[in-house]
Amino acid sequence: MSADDFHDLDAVVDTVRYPIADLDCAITTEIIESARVSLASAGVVALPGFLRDKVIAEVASYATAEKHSANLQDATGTAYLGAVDTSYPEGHPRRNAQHSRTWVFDYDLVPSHNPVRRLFEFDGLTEFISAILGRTPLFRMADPLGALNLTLMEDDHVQGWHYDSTDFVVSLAIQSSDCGGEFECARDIRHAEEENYESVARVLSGEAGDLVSVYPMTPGTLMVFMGRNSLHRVAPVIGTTPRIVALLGYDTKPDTQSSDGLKLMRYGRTTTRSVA
Ligand SMILES: O=C(O)CCC(=O)C(=O)O
Ligand SMILES: [Fe+2]
Repeated sequence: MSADDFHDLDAVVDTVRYPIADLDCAITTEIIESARVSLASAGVVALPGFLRDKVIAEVASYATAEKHSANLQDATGTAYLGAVDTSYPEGHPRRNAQHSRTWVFDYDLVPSHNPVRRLFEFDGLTEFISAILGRTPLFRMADPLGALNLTLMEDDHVQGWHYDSTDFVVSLAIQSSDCGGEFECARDIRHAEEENYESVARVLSGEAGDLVSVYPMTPGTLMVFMGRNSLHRVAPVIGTTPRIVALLGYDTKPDTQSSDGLKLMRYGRTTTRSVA
């Protein structure tokens, strides 16, 4: 979708505060500059008030009403997105099982007129994210299930500690829970050559408050976080108001798909409903 097609961008994004369709204007240049500083210093960028209130309400009411058409992901696995490996000693992160339980709407389940989907398919947003990350070109994931997700987390739902299989993820906060549901992140705890298992074990056992930053979620915020090497989780949700988030997937390579195993675990299927 090009800028010309997105005739009502102002109704979806607060374009006075975030004029994302004009990358060269002074306000956007300044936003991109400070986002880069924040990414470099904290590994996370948060842009509060990005979405219009009406959009937040529309997406929240859709997710709440259609919850039962989503997949209830209820899975246990390690932070490395695999099964427990008993060849490692007791207490090792590769033996530590993390539980995730959440309703997941895959891309196929988000209607084409949904404002979050229209925003994801708007090339101007991809270009804005690309400018923040300093990565060009940038592509939306090609995964027909995983490129865009809406998640809804109820009382006692959780996303266990894990690393993502992509370098970064963009989230749009739609609704916060009464309590819990914070995004917790141990930034850059591992590197390509160093898994740093000792610190990871401390985070997994809850003994590494010094390494973990906690980000409460505020509806309307766009967040970019570097999840491949930053161990992160969503803390257990408490209370009757569900936590709702949209997750937008990108890659620096075209045609990126997640594995069939990951699709099965998260969506309960590997193909879209129209094909299945
Ligand atoms: O819901 C969030 O804020 C992030 C979830 C997450 O880490 C993921 O889906 O990989
Ligand atoms: Fe993640």
